[in-house]
Amino acid sequence: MLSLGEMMNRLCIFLFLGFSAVTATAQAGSDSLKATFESDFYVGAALSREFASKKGQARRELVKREFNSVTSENSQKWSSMNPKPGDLRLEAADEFVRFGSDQGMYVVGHVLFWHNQTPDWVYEDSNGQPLNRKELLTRMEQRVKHAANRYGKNIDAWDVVNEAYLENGTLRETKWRQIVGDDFVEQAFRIADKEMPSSVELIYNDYGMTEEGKRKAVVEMVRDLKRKGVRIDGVGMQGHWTLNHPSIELIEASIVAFANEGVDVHISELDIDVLPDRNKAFGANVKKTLESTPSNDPYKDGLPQEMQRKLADRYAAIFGLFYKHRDKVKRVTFWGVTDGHSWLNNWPIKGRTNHALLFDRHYERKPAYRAVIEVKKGAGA
Ligand code: 9MR
Repeated sequence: MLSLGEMMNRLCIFLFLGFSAVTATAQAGSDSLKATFESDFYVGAALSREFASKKGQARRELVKREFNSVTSENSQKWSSMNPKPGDLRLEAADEFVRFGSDQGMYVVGHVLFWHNQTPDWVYEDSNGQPLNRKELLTRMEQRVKHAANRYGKNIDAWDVVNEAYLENGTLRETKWRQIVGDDFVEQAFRIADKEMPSSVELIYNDYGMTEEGKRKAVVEMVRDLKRKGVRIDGVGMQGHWTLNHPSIELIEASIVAFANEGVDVHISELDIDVLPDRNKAFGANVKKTLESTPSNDPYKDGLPQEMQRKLADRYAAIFGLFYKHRDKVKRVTFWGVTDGHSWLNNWPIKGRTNHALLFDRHYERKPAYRAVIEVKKGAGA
Protein backbone atom coordinates (compact mmCIF):
# COMPACT_ATOMS: atom_id res chain seq x y z
CA MET A 1 0.00 0.00 0.00
CA LEU A 2 1.23 3.51 -0.82
CA SER A 3 1.29 6.08 1.94
CA LEU A 4 -0.70 9.27 1.44
CA GLY A 5 2.58 11.21 0.98
CA GLU A 6 3.78 8.82 -1.73
CA MET A 7 0.41 9.04 -3.47
CA MET A 8 0.59 12.84 -3.45
CA ASN A 9 4.13 12.67 -4.80
CA ARG A 10 3.10 10.41 -7.64
CA LEU A 11 0.12 12.58 -8.43
CA CYS A 12 2.37 15.65 -8.65
CA ILE A 13 4.81 13.83 -10.95
CA PHE A 14 1.90 12.61 -13.10
CA LEU A 15 0.43 16.11 -13.36
CA PHE A 16 3.82 17.61 -14.11
CA LEU A 17 4.57 15.09 -16.88
CA GLY A 18 1.11 15.54 -18.32
CA PHE A 19 1.52 19.30 -18.33
CA SER A 20 4.97 19.02 -19.99
CA ALA A 21 3.58 16.76 -22.68
CA VAL A 22 0.79 19.22 -23.43
CA THR A 23 3.28 22.09 -23.57
CA ALA A 24 5.61 20.11 -25.83
CA THR A 25 2.74 19.34 -28.21
CA ALA A 26 1.69 22.97 -28.27
CA GLN A 27 5.26 24.04 -29.02
CA ALA A 28 5.64 21.47 -31.75
CA GLY A 29 2.38 22.76 -33.21
CA SER A 30 3.59 26.33 -33.33
CA ASP A 31 6.76 25.30 -35.19
CA SER A 32 6.48 24.73 -38.87
CA LEU A 33 8.85 24.74 -41.79
CA LYS A 34 7.22 27.82 -43.29
CA ALA A 35 7.26 29.80 -40.04
CA THR A 36 10.82 28.78 -39.25
CA PHE A 37 12.21 29.94 -42.60
CA GLU A 38 9.71 32.73 -43.23
CA SER A 39 12.30 35.46 -43.54
CA ASP A 40 14.70 33.26 -45.56
CA PHE A 41 12.99 31.36 -48.38
CA TYR A 42 9.71 29.68 -49.31
CA VAL A 43 9.42 26.06 -48.25
CA GLY A 44 7.31 24.02 -50.63
CA ALA A 45 6.05 20.58 -51.56
CA ALA A 46 5.08 18.92 -54.82
CA LEU A 47 1.44 17.82 -54.83
CA SER A 48 0.37 14.71 -56.70
CA ARG A 49 -3.10 14.34 -58.18
CA GLU A 50 -4.73 12.56 -55.23
CA PHE A 51 -3.97 15.38 -52.81
CA ALA A 52 -7.31 16.92 -53.86
CA SER A 53 -9.29 13.71 -53.27
CA LYS A 54 -10.81 12.38 -50.05
CA LYS A 55 -7.66 10.31 -49.59
CA GLY A 56 -5.64 13.49 -49.64
CA GLN A 57 -7.31 15.16 -46.64
CA ALA A 58 -4.47 14.54 -44.14
CA ARG A 59 -1.97 15.63 -46.75
CA ARG A 60 -3.81 18.88 -47.40
CA GLU A 61 -3.86 19.68 -43.69
CA LEU A 62 -0.15 18.93 -43.36
CA VAL A 63 0.66 21.07 -46.41
CA LYS A 64 -1.37 23.99 -45.03
CA ARG A 65 0.41 23.72 -41.68
CA GLU A 66 3.98 23.35 -42.93
CA PHE A 67 4.44 24.83 -46.40
CA ASN A 68 3.99 28.17 -48.14
CA SER A 69 4.66 27.00 -51.69
CA VAL A 70 3.32 24.19 -53.88
CA THR A 71 4.37 22.69 -57.21
CA SER A 72 2.25 20.43 -59.41
CA GLU A 73 4.03 17.06 -59.52
CA ASN A 74 2.28 15.78 -62.65
CA SER A 75 -1.03 17.55 -63.22
CA GLN A 76 0.33 20.41 -65.35
CA LYS A 77 2.54 18.36 -67.63
CA TRP A 78 1.47 18.38 -71.27
CA SER A 79 0.31 14.75 -71.26
CA SER A 80 -1.85 15.40 -68.20
CA MET A 81 -3.49 18.61 -69.45
CA ASN A 82 -3.86 17.75 -73.10
CA PRO A 83 -3.26 14.04 -73.84
CA LYS A 84 -4.87 14.13 -77.31
CA PRO A 85 -5.54 16.96 -79.74
CA GLY A 86 -8.52 18.93 -78.47
CA ASP A 87 -8.81 16.75 -75.35
CA LEU A 88 -8.29 19.09 -72.40
CA ARG A 89 -8.22 17.51 -68.92
CA LEU A 90 -7.79 20.37 -66.55
CA GLU A 91 -9.58 19.32 -63.40
CA ALA A 92 -6.48 18.28 -61.45
CA ALA A 93 -4.45 21.26 -62.64
CA ASP A 94 -7.27 23.67 -61.79
CA GLU A 95 -7.70 22.11 -58.36
CA PHE A 96 -3.98 22.45 -57.67
CA VAL A 97 -3.91 26.14 -58.60
CA ARG A 98 -7.09 26.84 -56.64
CA PHE A 99 -5.66 25.21 -53.52
CA GLY A 100 -2.36 27.10 -53.75
CA SER A 101 -3.89 30.49 -54.40
CA ASP A 102 -6.65 30.04 -51.79
CA GLN A 103 -3.88 29.41 -49.26
CA GLY A 104 -1.93 32.46 -50.46
CA MET A 105 1.00 30.25 -51.36
CA TYR A 106 3.78 30.73 -53.91
CA VAL A 107 2.44 28.53 -56.69
CA VAL A 108 4.81 26.89 -59.17
CA GLY A 109 3.57 25.48 -62.48
CA HIS A 110 5.51 22.44 -63.66
CA VAL A 111 6.27 22.27 -66.57
CA LEU A 112 5.68 23.97 -69.93
CA PHE A 113 8.26 22.07 -72.04
CA TRP A 114 9.88 18.74 -71.27
CA HIS A 115 10.88 15.76 -73.41
CA ASN A 116 9.05 13.37 -71.04
CA GLN A 117 5.31 13.32 -70.51
CA THR A 118 4.74 15.15 -73.77
CA PRO A 119 2.43 13.19 -76.07
CA ASP A 120 3.63 12.31 -79.59
CA TRP A 121 0.81 14.24 -81.25
CA VAL A 122 2.46 17.47 -80.11
CA TYR A 123 5.26 16.97 -82.63
CA GLU A 124 3.04 15.79 -85.51
CA ASP A 125 0.40 17.10 -87.88
CA SER A 126 -3.04 15.47 -88.23
CA ASN A 127 -1.59 12.91 -90.69
CA GLY A 128 1.09 11.86 -88.24
CA GLN A 129 3.81 13.68 -90.19
CA PRO A 130 6.48 15.57 -88.21
CA LEU A 131 5.90 19.30 -87.82
CA ASN A 132 8.48 21.77 -89.04
CA ARG A 133 10.15 24.36 -86.81
CA LYS A 134 7.61 27.08 -87.44
CA GLU A 135 4.65 24.80 -86.81
CA LEU A 136 6.09 23.46 -83.57
CA LEU A 137 6.89 26.99 -82.38
CA THR A 138 3.25 27.86 -83.01
CA ARG A 139 2.15 24.85 -80.99
CA MET A 140 4.45 25.89 -78.15
CA GLU A 141 2.95 29.35 -78.26
CA GLN A 142 -0.57 27.90 -78.07
CA ARG A 143 0.33 25.95 -74.94
CA VAL A 144 1.79 28.98 -73.20
CA LYS A 145 -1.13 31.21 -74.24
CA HIS A 146 -3.57 28.66 -72.87
CA ALA A 147 -1.72 28.38 -69.55
CA ALA A 148 -1.42 32.16 -69.29
CA ASN A 149 -5.14 32.68 -69.98
CA ARG A 150 -6.29 29.99 -67.63
CA TYR A 151 -4.00 30.58 -64.65
CA GLY A 152 -2.50 34.04 -65.23
CA LYS A 153 -1.16 35.55 -62.04
CA ASN A 154 -2.50 32.72 -59.90
CA ILE A 155 0.72 30.97 -60.78
CA ASP A 156 3.74 32.77 -59.40
CA ALA A 157 6.41 30.92 -61.39
CA TRP A 158 6.53 28.43 -64.24
CA ASP A 159 9.21 25.89 -64.99
CA VAL A 160 9.51 26.87 -68.64
CA VAL A 161 11.96 24.19 -69.76
CA ASN A 162 12.95 21.03 -67.92
CA GLU A 163 16.12 18.98 -68.40
CA ALA A 164 17.36 20.23 -71.77
CA TYR A 165 21.02 19.39 -71.05
CA LEU A 166 23.04 16.25 -70.41
CA GLU A 167 25.51 16.01 -67.52
CA ASN A 168 28.42 16.78 -69.83
CA GLY A 169 26.77 20.05 -70.79
CA THR A 170 25.71 19.16 -74.32
CA LEU A 171 22.11 19.58 -75.41
CA ARG A 172 19.99 16.47 -74.94
CA GLU A 173 18.82 14.83 -78.15
CA THR A 174 15.04 15.36 -78.08
CA LYS A 175 12.28 16.09 -80.54
CA TRP A 176 12.39 19.69 -79.37
CA ARG A 177 15.98 19.93 -80.45
CA GLN A 178 15.46 17.93 -83.65
CA ILE A 179 12.54 20.03 -84.86
CA VAL A 180 13.02 23.50 -83.35
CA GLY A 181 16.82 23.38 -83.31
CA ASP A 182 19.62 24.17 -80.89
CA ASP A 183 17.91 27.41 -79.88
CA PHE A 184 14.90 25.52 -78.48
CA VAL A 185 15.49 26.76 -74.91
CA GLU A 186 15.81 30.36 -76.08
CA GLN A 187 12.62 30.08 -78.15
CA ALA A 188 10.73 28.61 -75.19
CA PHE A 189 11.75 31.52 -72.95
CA ARG A 190 10.96 34.07 -75.67
CA ILE A 191 7.45 32.67 -75.94
CA ALA A 192 6.97 32.54 -72.17
CA ASP A 193 8.27 36.09 -71.79
CA LYS A 194 5.87 37.32 -74.46
CA GLU A 195 2.76 35.45 -73.32
CA MET A 196 2.95 35.26 -69.52
CA PRO A 197 2.04 38.19 -67.24
CA SER A 198 5.24 40.02 -66.31
CA SER A 199 4.80 39.07 -62.63
CA VAL A 200 5.09 35.37 -63.46
CA GLU A 201 8.66 34.23 -62.89
CA LEU A 202 10.29 32.12 -65.57
CA ILE A 203 12.52 29.25 -64.47
CA TYR A 204 14.90 26.79 -66.12
CA ASN A 205 14.72 23.50 -64.18
CA ASP A 206 17.14 20.53 -64.25
CA TYR A 207 18.80 17.78 -62.23
CA GLY A 208 22.51 17.04 -61.91
CA MET A 209 23.48 20.70 -62.15
CA THR A 210 26.14 20.14 -59.51
CA GLU A 211 28.14 18.33 -62.22
CA GLU A 212 30.59 20.74 -63.73
CA GLY A 213 29.58 20.26 -67.37
CA LYS A 214 25.90 20.90 -66.81
CA ARG A 215 26.54 23.77 -64.41
CA LYS A 216 28.70 25.53 -66.98
CA ALA A 217 26.23 24.93 -69.80
CA VAL A 218 23.36 26.38 -67.76
CA VAL A 219 25.43 29.38 -66.64
CA GLU A 220 26.28 30.00 -70.31
CA MET A 221 22.63 29.61 -71.34
CA VAL A 222 21.44 32.13 -68.71
CA ARG A 223 24.15 34.57 -69.78
CA ASP A 224 23.21 34.18 -73.42
CA LEU A 225 19.49 34.76 -72.78
CA LYS A 226 20.22 37.86 -70.72
CA ARG A 227 22.59 39.17 -73.39
CA LYS A 228 19.82 38.81 -75.93
CA GLY A 229 17.29 40.51 -73.66
CA VAL A 230 15.22 37.35 -73.10
CA ARG A 231 13.81 37.13 -69.60
CA ILE A 232 14.83 34.30 -67.29
CA ASP A 233 14.24 34.82 -63.56
CA GLY A 234 15.39 31.65 -61.90
CA VAL A 235 17.24 28.38 -62.10
CA GLY A 236 15.65 25.36 -60.41
CA MET A 237 18.18 22.88 -59.06
CA GLN A 238 16.02 19.79 -58.62
CA GLY A 239 17.95 18.23 -55.72
CA HIS A 240 17.28 14.51 -56.21
CA TRP A 241 20.25 13.63 -54.04
CA THR A 242 21.55 10.75 -51.91
CA LEU A 243 23.12 10.55 -48.45
CA ASN A 244 26.59 11.14 -49.88
CA HIS A 245 26.24 12.79 -53.23
CA PRO A 246 26.63 15.55 -54.26
CA SER A 247 28.97 17.11 -51.72
CA ILE A 248 28.00 20.33 -49.96
CA GLU A 249 30.88 22.01 -51.82
CA LEU A 250 29.45 21.04 -55.21
CA ILE A 251 25.96 22.22 -54.27
CA GLU A 252 27.39 25.49 -53.01
CA ALA A 253 29.45 26.04 -56.17
CA SER A 254 26.28 25.76 -58.26
CA ILE A 255 24.16 28.02 -56.04
CA VAL A 256 26.86 30.67 -56.21
CA ALA A 257 27.45 30.23 -59.96
CA PHE A 258 23.76 30.68 -60.84
CA ALA A 259 23.23 33.57 -58.43
CA ASN A 260 26.25 35.32 -59.97
CA GLU A 261 24.34 35.39 -63.26
CA GLY A 262 21.61 37.46 -61.63
CA VAL A 263 18.90 34.79 -61.30
CA ASP A 264 17.17 33.41 -58.20
CA VAL A 265 18.10 29.90 -57.17
CA HIS A 266 15.17 27.56 -56.52
CA ILE A 267 15.78 24.16 -54.96
CA SER A 268 12.86 22.72 -56.82
CA GLU A 269 12.53 18.95 -56.20
CA LEU A 270 14.43 18.03 -53.05
CA ASP A 271 14.58 14.47 -51.70
CA ILE A 272 17.30 12.23 -50.29
CA ASP A 273 17.35 8.62 -51.46
CA VAL A 274 18.37 6.33 -48.56
CA LEU A 275 18.21 3.04 -50.47
CA PRO A 276 21.13 1.16 -52.03
CA ASP A 277 21.91 0.85 -55.73
CA ARG A 278 21.26 4.41 -56.77
CA ASN A 279 23.96 5.15 -59.24
CA LYS A 280 24.72 8.84 -58.88
CA ALA A 281 25.06 9.14 -62.63
CA PHE A 282 21.32 8.46 -62.91
CA GLY A 283 20.53 11.92 -61.56
CA ALA A 284 16.78 11.73 -62.01
CA ASN A 285 16.55 10.18 -65.43
CA VAL A 286 13.19 8.43 -65.27
CA LYS A 287 14.04 6.26 -68.28
CA LYS A 288 16.88 4.49 -66.45
CA THR A 289 15.67 1.72 -64.15
CA LEU A 290 17.08 -1.34 -62.35
CA GLU A 291 15.92 -4.84 -61.38
CA SER A 292 14.86 -5.45 -57.78
CA THR A 293 16.57 -7.92 -55.43
CA PRO A 294 15.68 -8.52 -51.73
CA SER A 295 18.90 -6.88 -50.58
CA ASN A 296 18.20 -3.60 -52.28
CA ASP A 297 14.97 -2.99 -50.34
CA PRO A 298 16.26 -3.17 -46.75
CA TYR A 299 13.95 -0.74 -44.90
CA LYS A 300 10.52 -2.19 -45.62
CA ASP A 301 9.61 -2.17 -41.93
CA GLY A 302 10.88 1.31 -41.20
CA LEU A 303 14.10 3.25 -41.16
CA PRO A 304 16.46 2.14 -38.36
CA GLN A 305 17.59 4.80 -35.90
CA GLU A 306 21.12 4.90 -37.26
CA MET A 307 19.80 5.66 -40.74
CA GLN A 308 17.35 8.24 -39.39
CA ARG A 309 20.39 9.94 -37.88
CA LYS A 310 22.30 9.87 -41.17
CA LEU A 311 19.33 11.31 -43.01
CA ALA A 312 18.90 14.01 -40.35
CA ASP A 313 22.59 14.93 -40.56
CA ARG A 314 22.44 15.13 -44.33
CA TYR A 315 19.35 17.33 -44.31
CA ALA A 316 20.89 19.53 -41.61
CA ALA A 317 24.05 20.04 -43.69
CA ILE A 318 22.02 20.84 -46.80
CA PHE A 319 19.72 23.29 -44.99
CA GLY A 320 22.75 24.85 -43.30
CA LEU A 321 24.00 25.65 -46.78
CA PHE A 322 20.63 26.96 -47.99
CA TYR A 323 20.42 29.16 -44.91
CA LYS A 324 23.94 30.46 -45.48
CA HIS A 325 22.88 31.44 -49.00
CA ARG A 326 19.40 32.63 -48.11
CA ASP A 327 20.07 35.83 -50.07
CA LYS A 328 20.33 33.67 -53.23
CA VAL A 329 17.89 30.85 -52.53
CA LYS A 330 14.29 31.88 -53.13
CA ARG A 331 12.56 28.56 -52.48
CA VAL A 332 13.20 25.04 -51.24
CA THR A 333 10.58 22.56 -52.45
CA PHE A 334 10.39 18.88 -51.46
CA TRP A 335 9.35 16.45 -54.18
CA GLY A 336 6.37 15.05 -52.31
CA VAL A 337 4.80 15.49 -48.89
CA THR A 338 5.40 12.25 -46.94
CA ASP A 339 7.60 9.21 -47.53
CA GLY A 340 4.52 7.34 -48.70
CA HIS A 341 4.01 9.81 -51.56
CA SER A 342 7.51 9.90 -52.95
CA TRP A 343 8.35 8.91 -56.52
CA LEU A 344 11.49 7.28 -55.05
CA ASN A 345 9.37 4.31 -53.92
CA ASN A 346 9.23 3.45 -57.62
CA TRP A 347 12.51 4.64 -59.08
CA PRO A 348 15.06 3.41 -60.06
CA ILE A 349 13.41 0.20 -58.81
CA LYS A 350 9.65 -0.26 -58.68
CA GLY A 351 7.83 -1.00 -55.41
CA ARG A 352 10.54 -0.35 -52.82
CA THR A 353 10.10 1.42 -49.49
CA ASN A 354 12.06 4.64 -49.47
CA HIS A 355 12.29 7.24 -46.70
CA ALA A 356 13.37 10.34 -48.58
CA LEU A 357 11.37 13.19 -47.04
CA LEU A 358 10.78 14.91 -43.68
CA PHE A 359 7.42 13.26 -42.87
CA ASP A 360 6.91 9.52 -42.45
CA ARG A 361 4.10 7.37 -43.78
CA HIS A 362 1.93 8.32 -40.79
CA TYR A 363 2.34 12.05 -41.52
CA GLU A 364 4.62 12.35 -38.48
CA ARG A 365 7.70 14.55 -38.34
CA LYS A 366 10.92 12.54 -38.60
CA PRO A 367 14.21 13.27 -36.82
CA ALA A 368 15.29 14.90 -40.11
CA TYR A 369 12.42 17.40 -39.72
CA ARG A 370 13.68 18.43 -36.30
CA ALA A 371 17.25 18.64 -37.59
CA VAL A 372 16.12 21.07 -40.30
CA ILE A 373 14.29 23.26 -37.78
CA GLU A 374 17.34 23.17 -35.52
CA VAL A 375 19.50 24.60 -38.31
CA LYS A 376 17.64 27.87 -37.96
CA LYS A 377 17.41 27.74 -34.17
CA GLY A 378 21.11 26.92 -33.96
CA ALA A 379 21.83 29.97 -36.07
CA GLY A 380 20.44 31.99 -33.16
CA ALA A 381 17.43 33.22 -35.06
O1 9MR B 1 7.39 12.58 -59.60
C1 9MR B 1 7.02 12.40 -60.95
C2 9MR B 1 6.51 10.99 -61.17
O2 9MR B 1 5.29 10.80 -60.48
C3 9MR B 1 6.31 10.76 -62.65
O3 9MR B 1 5.96 9.39 -62.86
C4 9MR B 1 7.56 11.09 -63.40
C5 9MR B 1 7.31 10.85 -64.87
O4 9MR B 1 8.26 11.28 -65.69
O5 9MR B 1 7.93 12.43 -63.15
C6 9MR B 1 8.24 12.66 -61.82
O6 9MR B 1 8.66 13.99 -61.62
C7 9MR B 1 9.86 14.37 -62.27
C8 9MR B 1 9.75 15.84 -62.59
O7 9MR B 1 8.60 16.07 -63.35
C9 9MR B 1 10.99 16.34 -63.31
N1 9MR B 1 12.18 16.05 -62.57
C10 9MR B 1 12.35 14.67 -62.15
C11 9MR B 1 11.11 14.22 -61.37
C12 9MR B 1 11.30 12.81 -60.84
O8 9MR B 1 11.38 11.93 -61.91
